[in-house]
Amino acid sequence: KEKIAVVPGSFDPITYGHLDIIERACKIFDKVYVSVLRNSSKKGLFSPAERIDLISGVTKHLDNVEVVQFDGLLIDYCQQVEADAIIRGLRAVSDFEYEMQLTSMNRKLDSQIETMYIMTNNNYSFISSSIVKEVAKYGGKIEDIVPPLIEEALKKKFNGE
Ligand code: COD
Repeated sequence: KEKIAVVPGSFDPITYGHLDIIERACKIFDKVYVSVLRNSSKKGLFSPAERIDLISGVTKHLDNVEVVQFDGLLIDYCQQVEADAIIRGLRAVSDFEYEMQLTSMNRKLDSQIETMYIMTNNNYSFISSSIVKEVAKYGGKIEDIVPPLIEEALKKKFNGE
């Protein structure tokens, strides 16, 4: 059976940090579902449909990626697509507490699906979607933290084009 991974997240918007994790996952798994949470309590800058378009645009070079959205519990969705693993990225110690909660709860809900962590490239460990949005909002330089397509989309959002 082919090995399937789910890379879940908000991706509001996708950054080079996310992309690094996705690319690494693609080398290990046969199929990678990049899965955007739709019914998030956090109100996003980009709509789920926009996020999916942007992720698709910057993962074109990866043959085994499929970009999808999901609702409800991550674990239910993973069962639906018969995922073998959930892949998450780790940046710094500060991510650990939240990730431990998430993983423990998911494991309680389904003990068969493993959560695995990939450490990001050091160059990307300081990047988060919220920091990117803040810097973009005030016109700061973001070319090293997001792909050109995302930079354009952010400029459009904040200039109201
Ligand atoms: N370098 C490396 N990794 C990074 C970087 C970076 N610079 N930036 C982000 N990442 C990683 C994150 O650590 C994460 O693994 C992934 O990329 C996605 O990040 P975000 O911020 O876009 O996504 P989150 O953390 O908001 O996603 C949360 C989920 C959607 C996974 C979670 O809320 C969820 O599963 N919700 C569904 C409801 C559910 O099942 N709840 C119960 C779970 S216990």
